[in-house]
Amino acid sequence: MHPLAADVAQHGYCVLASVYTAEECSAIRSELDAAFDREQRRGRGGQFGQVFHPLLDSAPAMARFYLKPEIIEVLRHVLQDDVNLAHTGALLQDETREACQWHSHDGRDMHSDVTWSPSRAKSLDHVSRVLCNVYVDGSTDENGPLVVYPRKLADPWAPPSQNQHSEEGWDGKHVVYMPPGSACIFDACMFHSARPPAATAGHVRRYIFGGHYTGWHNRHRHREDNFYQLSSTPLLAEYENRYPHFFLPRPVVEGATEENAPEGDGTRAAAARL
Ligand SMILES: O=C(O)CCC(=O)C(=O)O
Repeated sequence: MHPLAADVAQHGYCVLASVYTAEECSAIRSELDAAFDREQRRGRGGQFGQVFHPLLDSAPAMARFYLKPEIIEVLRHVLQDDVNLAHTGALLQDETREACQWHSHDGRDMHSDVTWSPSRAKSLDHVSRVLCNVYVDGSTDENGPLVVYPRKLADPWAPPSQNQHSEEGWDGKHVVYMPPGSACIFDACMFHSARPPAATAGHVRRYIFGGHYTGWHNRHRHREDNFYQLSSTPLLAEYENRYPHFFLPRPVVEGATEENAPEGDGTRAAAARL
């Protein structure tokens, strides 16, 4: 097994340290700042900072930063399939950001029915959906680190505590420190949070961009899939024309096949889709 895929199976997450160069990070910051200005956004505080969901609505030029071969390669091993990009997003934070509460992205919210179903365990032979967040400015005590509650593939889904707002009761958590330009790939079922920045004044910057990825053959819908948020098909077509290996989820067209779908660098063509 690929060692980073083994990390995901064992702990629910893995880190690709400094997979983006300083030059790339600088270009990414410029694109994100430009989107912030273009849309006249205000503030980089609150629990999540300034959020762009879906990011490619606001910053289509960010598409080119998603096709990082090293990341796609790990995703293929984790998902055991070619890769679908199902959701794109970004967070822009400064020193006014607050603690981010514990949450996961398994499609349900914490207080509804986060319960362990033994029958579900039988079908958990691989991770079905991951987030891959790129920590453009790293994850440090100064800018507020990512904190995760590690989980093995077959671990119970239930969190150790119902307290979303504190680390009390979350024994076994990992504080994930990363240098700038690092990517963290994690199981969408893994609970995670982030501490507030240690610095309360000055120039704290913490930009993240990333997405949700599923295996090509995984057609499970999810509340955060961009398909449900983007109403305009021409917009999706524009991404694909501009970036031929970049595909977003679509409904499967009846009668369509994947036979004529050329294989790319870990993604698959949209032939079987609208
Ligand atoms: O700020 C962070 O590191 C956590 C990001 C997060 O919660 C998310 O992407 O869902």
